Amino acid sequence: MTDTRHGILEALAEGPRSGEALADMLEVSRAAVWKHVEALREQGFEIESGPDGYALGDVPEFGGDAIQFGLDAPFDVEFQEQVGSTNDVARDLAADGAADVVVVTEEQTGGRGRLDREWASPPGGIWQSILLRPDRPAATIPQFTLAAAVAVTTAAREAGVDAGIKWPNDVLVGDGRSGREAKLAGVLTEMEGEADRVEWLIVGMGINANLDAEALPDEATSLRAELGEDVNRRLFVQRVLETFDDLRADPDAILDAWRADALTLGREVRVETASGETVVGTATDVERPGTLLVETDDGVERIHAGDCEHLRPT
Ligand code: BT5
Repeated sequence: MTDTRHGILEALAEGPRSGEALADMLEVSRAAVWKHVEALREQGFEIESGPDGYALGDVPEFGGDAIQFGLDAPFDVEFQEQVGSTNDVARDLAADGAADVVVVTEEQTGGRGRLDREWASPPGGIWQSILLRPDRPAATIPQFTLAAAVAVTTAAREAGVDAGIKWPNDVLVGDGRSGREAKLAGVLTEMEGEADRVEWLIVGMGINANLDAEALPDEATSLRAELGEDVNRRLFVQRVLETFDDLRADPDAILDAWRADALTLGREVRVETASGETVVGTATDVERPGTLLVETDDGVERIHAGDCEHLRPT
């Protein structure tokens, strides 16, 4: 969002202002103020012109300026109606030198999961990718994936959905003990760099928000399906970004926050590791940067990457 548009919204949030007052305050022409007000109206911001000047009413439920407005985290929001994959848009921005940008879209035509699996991304969801340039060694990067899962879980719980995390990055509803376990969100982290220096990091989050179960694969759920009503995606995204920002500033807090939200710890699991092994045992803990500890008949296995399945208790 341009600084002027942001300035107009911030000013109107405090009360009505005349076009002239806004123009003076933001050091632009009155015509420029009018143009930005029109652009905001087109996005669905309710801005009335009355005797006191412009007055801000309802804010749209989704969109770039809407998410930016009132966001308490230092990210620029890049919103597009439809993209292939927000991770790919973020990659292009990374190549242009950008940082601390979040790409958000209404619909992805080529949404990806890990290992190039398909990610269903119809309109109504929250499909977003945060582009970061952390000054950290590559080996610590999995922590950002954990932080993303914690941020989504926190926002889901605040919205009234009892979500939890399956290692490493799935946000689920139900813990599978009673039979039900449905995927609400997933995280896809991609990076470029060398062992001691990360060039860029992209944390993609796919959150099934205002979607019907029929629009999603089997064993998936959505915030709408769980709550019986729609969430305000603008406020939901803001909470996710704010929680993620708090966690990245405090890496020591990430593992404890993840443990507190985890469904996997204490469970019997079967993990297909990235190297093609199958490990079966009890998941006992996670350690830095996101390694799962599984107690097996042959001792403790440390698993850095893989797909985890919660086994039903016998
Ligand atoms: C993930 O992969 O869970 C990571 C998903 C990340 C998606 C976001 S959206 C924004 C950004 N841009 C992208 O292109 N991607 C990221 P994985 O753990 O591999 O899970 C993929 C599997 O989940 C698929 O094979 C399906 O079985 C299932 N699946 C596909 N779409 C789903 C959906 N919308 N909800 C729940 N499950 C889904």
